[in-house]
Amino acid sequence: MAINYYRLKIFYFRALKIITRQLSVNLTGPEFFGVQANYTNELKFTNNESYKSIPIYQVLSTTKNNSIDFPVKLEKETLLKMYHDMISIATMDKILYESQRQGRISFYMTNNGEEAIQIGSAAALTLQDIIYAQYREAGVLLYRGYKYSQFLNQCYSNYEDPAKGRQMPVHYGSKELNFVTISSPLTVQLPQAVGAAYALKLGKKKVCIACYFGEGAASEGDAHAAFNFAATLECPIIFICRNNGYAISTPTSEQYKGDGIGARGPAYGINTIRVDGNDILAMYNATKIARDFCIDNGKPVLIEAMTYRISHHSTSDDSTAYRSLDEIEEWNKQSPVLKFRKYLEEIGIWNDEQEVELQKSTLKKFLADFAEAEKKLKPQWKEMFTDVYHEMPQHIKHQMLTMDNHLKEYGEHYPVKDHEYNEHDNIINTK
Ligand SMILES: Cc1ncc(C[n+]2csc(CCOP(=O)(O)OP(=O)(O)O)c2C)c(N)n1
Repeated sequence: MAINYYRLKIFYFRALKIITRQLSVNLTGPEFFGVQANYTNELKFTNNESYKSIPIYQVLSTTKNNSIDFPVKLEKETLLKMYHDMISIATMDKILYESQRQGRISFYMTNNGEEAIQIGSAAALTLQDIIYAQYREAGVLLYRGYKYSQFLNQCYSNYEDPAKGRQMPVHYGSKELNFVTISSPLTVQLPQAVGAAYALKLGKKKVCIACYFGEGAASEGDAHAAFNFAATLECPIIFICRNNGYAISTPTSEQYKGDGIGARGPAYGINTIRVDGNDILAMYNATKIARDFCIDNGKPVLIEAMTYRISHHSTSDDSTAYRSLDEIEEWNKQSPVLKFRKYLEEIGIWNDEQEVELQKSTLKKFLADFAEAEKKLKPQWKEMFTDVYHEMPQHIKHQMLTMDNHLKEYGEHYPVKDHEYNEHDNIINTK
């Protein structure tokens, strides 16, 4: 009779398991599932006093000269691209914020103070990595190659906006750049990102997901579900939390009581690092090592990037109602852009003349694209009803017809001439 070695092996291991379990019962008692902990006779809570706060990883020193013994290996061209993109974001923010104030666009959100998180992390990722962002990550998209004109077309909701004006300004998205379109409801991107990371894992792809969110968004249930799924399903995802001190008017002191968002990582079994989010090179290094870890081990990483939201939450907010001008000014002096500029000067690849020239040329180029985007027509109004269903359902058809009749009667009260008009539609301007 042939011996079935496979069955024999299974039998051997099962027997070994039973014996070991019995031995451990006799020696120390049964082990609880899911924790690795010792018994103690000490009756006390584990609390914040015995807990040691996660340190903040930093590269750029504000006190000593950074040109010596520097732990970052980046080409001069990359360093300069990083700086140029920081200036571009700051320029774009200034102009689009003002244009909302002048009623030229409906809404805007700035990135002021968070340029290092965005550009530093983006520089450490590849274009094949997929981005799930919140709304304050325009620098990530810019670094990946999104053009000024594309930002502007979206904010102006003109006919070249891929979403045809159905989204609020700053809800960018780009299939080509693997940047998933922003959703307005907070935190929905987290479970979606974990699902996408799981798909990457099943497809054995050597890329990862980078998912950005604020510390306010981390209070939503979706964040906890996402952390737990990512950890238990072992998904290649980098969670990048921008902890900027405020969720609109809610300061972090009212948002959570533990050691920031970082402390939650180990609780879910996720490798975690806390970084100075105002230090672009620290962000670069942390994201790079996180990416390698994610892809090599097929596991998630959490980066908590500490920063400060220098501007108002959005154009709908006046932050001086809940924080002092002194506080804002203090952080402005620590701006990540100034910090990085100081470093570039210290290593001798940047000076005042280059700075003036860059500021001038960026502004000129941006204003030229701004004028173009402003001139473009808005999408044809019918776009409101299309692109959702493959075949338009009856009730939507009915709404479109009602709108059509309404415009035929009252069209002169609407800015229809600012919208694209397709002659074949023969709906507007037919009176
Ligand atoms: C589910 C949901 N609740 C509330 C809001 C309203 N809201 C928009 S942004 C925001 C604050 C988010 O703060 P945070 O995540 O810290 O990001 P930050 O704006 O500071 O970058 C809130 C409460 C929303 N968009 N979605």
